[in-house]
Amino acid sequence: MVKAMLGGDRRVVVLTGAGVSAESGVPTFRGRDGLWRTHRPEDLARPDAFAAHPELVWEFYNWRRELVRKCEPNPAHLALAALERAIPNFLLITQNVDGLHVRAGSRKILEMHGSLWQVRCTVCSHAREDHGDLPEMPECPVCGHLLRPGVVWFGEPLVPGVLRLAIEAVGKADVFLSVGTSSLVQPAASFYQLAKDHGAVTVEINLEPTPSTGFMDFALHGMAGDILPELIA
Ligand code: BV8
Repeated sequence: MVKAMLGGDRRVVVLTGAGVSAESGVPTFRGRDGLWRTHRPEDLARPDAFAAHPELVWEFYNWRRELVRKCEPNPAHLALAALERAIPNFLLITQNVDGLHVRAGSRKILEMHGSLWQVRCTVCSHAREDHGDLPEMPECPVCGHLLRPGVVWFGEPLVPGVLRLAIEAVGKADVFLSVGTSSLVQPAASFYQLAKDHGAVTVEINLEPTPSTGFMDFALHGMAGDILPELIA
């Protein structure tokens, strides 16, 4: 049924979360593998944590960069890239910052929480893509001040233009898929409701129920790397 909806001139929007990268070996945020040392990611992915302990937060991000560098896109990422090529009116909105969707070939993508591979200055406007090994406390080459990861931390606003594009696309979707997200982090967690309010068919793909499962038209339980390739086959 869901498969039949992913075709023709339908406008398809897909929201992904950490569960899509789990099969690549990237720890999810809230799963059993989510801890880094004794810290929960959401306790470190915050501006106040960076202000108080910049070296610890950079150690956390450099650890993630190092780990993700060794990971490969999995069948879920590849299936979504293939879906983009098959559907003219398609948009992928990801909460993930690991860059695996782009490495899998996705191009119609909004990385709404930024990227591990972006760094920017805490003082001046310097910002760059950087896939290299960063020092423990990377400094801005322009003004010498401390750089920060180019991600959106908890308590920080999303980039206005990115959020507007996401809301516009979700509000026009005919089909909205929510894949591998615990549906806890706002504003992404409200997208399914926005899609539903505008008449979209809503589908959730997850290992287990989430707070939005009961509101979805379809809930497919299983591994994203198994289900997504089936949907596009
Ligand atoms: C905002 C980048 C407003 C960093 C991330 C107090 C003050 C201010 C804001 C708030 C506040 N209280 C609450 C908020 C809002 C807050 C929020 O939602 N908090 C939550 C925790 C309650 N949101 C924000 O702060 C956002 N900004 O609201 O701004 C504002 C406006 C003006 C001025 C100031 C503020 C910003 C949120 C962005 C945070 N940054 N990432 C980094 O990554 O280091 S979010 C982070 O969580 C990741 O991006 C992650 O993707 C995301 C969501 O988590 P999930 O992806 O869902 O991952 P999770 O581990 O939870 O779940 C994985 C799922 O996959 C599970 O369901 C599992 O079952 C499933 N799964 C696992 N394996 C598989 C699978 N499914 C299928 N197949 C598998 N194989």
